[in-house]
Amino acid sequence: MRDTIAAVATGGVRCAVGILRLSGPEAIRAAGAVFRPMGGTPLAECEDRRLVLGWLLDREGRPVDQVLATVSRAPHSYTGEDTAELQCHGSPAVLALGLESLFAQGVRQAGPGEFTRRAFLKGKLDLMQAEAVADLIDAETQAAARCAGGQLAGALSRKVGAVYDALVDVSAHFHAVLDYPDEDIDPFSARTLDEALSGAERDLCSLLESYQRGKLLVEGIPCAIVGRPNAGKSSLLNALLGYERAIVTDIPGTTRDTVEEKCTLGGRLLRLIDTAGIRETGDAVERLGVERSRRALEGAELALVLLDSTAPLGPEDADILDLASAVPHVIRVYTKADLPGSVPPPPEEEHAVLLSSRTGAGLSELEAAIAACFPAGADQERGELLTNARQAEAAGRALSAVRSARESLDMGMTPDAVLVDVEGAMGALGELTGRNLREDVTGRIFARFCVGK
Ligand SMILES: Nc1nc2c(ncn2[C@@H]2O[C@H](COP(=O)(O)OP(=O)(O)OP(=O)(O)O)[C@@H](O)[C@H]2O)c(=O)[nH]1
Ligand SMILES: [Mg+2]
Repeated sequence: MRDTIAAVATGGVRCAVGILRLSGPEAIRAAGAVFRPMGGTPLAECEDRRLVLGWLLDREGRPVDQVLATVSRAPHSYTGEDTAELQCHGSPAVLALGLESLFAQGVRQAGPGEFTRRAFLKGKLDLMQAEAVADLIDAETQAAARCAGGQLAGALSRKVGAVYDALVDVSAHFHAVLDYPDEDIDPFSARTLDEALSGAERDLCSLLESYQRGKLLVEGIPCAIVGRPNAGKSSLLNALLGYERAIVTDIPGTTRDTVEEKCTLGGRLLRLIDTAGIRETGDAVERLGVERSRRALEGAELALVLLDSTAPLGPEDADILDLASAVPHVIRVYTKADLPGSVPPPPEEEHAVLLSSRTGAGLSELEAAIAACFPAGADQERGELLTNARQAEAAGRALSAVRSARESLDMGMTPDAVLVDVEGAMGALGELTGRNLREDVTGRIFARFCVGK
């Protein structure tokens, strides 16, 4: 039997309520030993999921806090094991006393993600749902939280499951053919098989494509702020962040290195990268900075090209616009709208915004322009996106195996050759859901979780 684990589930900060959580065969006994119910009924005799008021006891048996306790017995709990929770006042000191008291009962400290790992091992959730738990906790925008919520509810698992089921049918057919080698595949079923495989290919392709958006949703959209020196790049970064992150002066060439900060704008998580103004320069340090600006553009999904609205566009601006044209989304941002000499962008110019970092005028237009570049699809709302590299890698392998099965089928290869590929694809999908994944690999996945989850 596995041991019993305990942890503070609410982090180490002072807050209204703090929760001690236990899971394992000794969870209810250990929680009962550190809890004195005010009603008299011992915790071990309480109903599942009923809140009981009582006192949390320190290891000497002295009451330290008035708390609510609840138990859930296996298998009807988050982990599928016996579990208990003590809702205390959220003082880190109180929680530490409670945890010590539990350790004195032979319970041990839980590692990161150990509760969810147990839930996964007991089959309460598959691996993508378990990852969604971590994504929900880490979600930095409401959109990311919604997507993770959908994944937790099984939206992604159902999509993957449908492809898997289709492949099971194909594999069953080929097994039958191998068992009865004298009967050829008739042309009718050959067509059905090809349809099943091309359906799987299509679904896997669209799933794999979804990772591009899923990645931006979870990790943030890399957004390079570029422009010639003094265009107002660092001022815009500061205005968007709401604090003076980067140095701003009227000396051209102030920013030498790239400055990166996360920020939520128009409901999208952005990784803003303020860059050195791009120009030909003899200054060695500045030249290195300009090189970094170019690299920031190469990795960007969105470029904000800053153009000073009080000055005519020069050849430097044209060069920068040209450099930025390789970035998937480009917005021209005309700066310093508050100055008397400011000229608005020509009306025919698309994706242009006039703003002032000094007064904040135009910032909401920029927000709207960014949101328009990255519309939230229905699959994102439902949580049908792949959102991490592990998932994309496994889906990619499944896709190549399905393609190779189709080619073998087209070329009239022997059934066992097709079967190897079909089963390869099933294996990769099994890794996606965690159905067949090695222990050390799952260990790495859960290591990114918080303690207590
Ligand atoms: N009036 C006004 N001045 C601005 C605005 N934005 C920037 N400036 C001024 O323009 C000058 C340059 O601003 P920065 O934000 O440092 O420009 P930058 O593009 O980061 O410049 P480098 O780092 O040198 O490439 C500073 O004097 C700012 O105060 C604005 O919206 N209104
Ligand atoms: Mg700057």
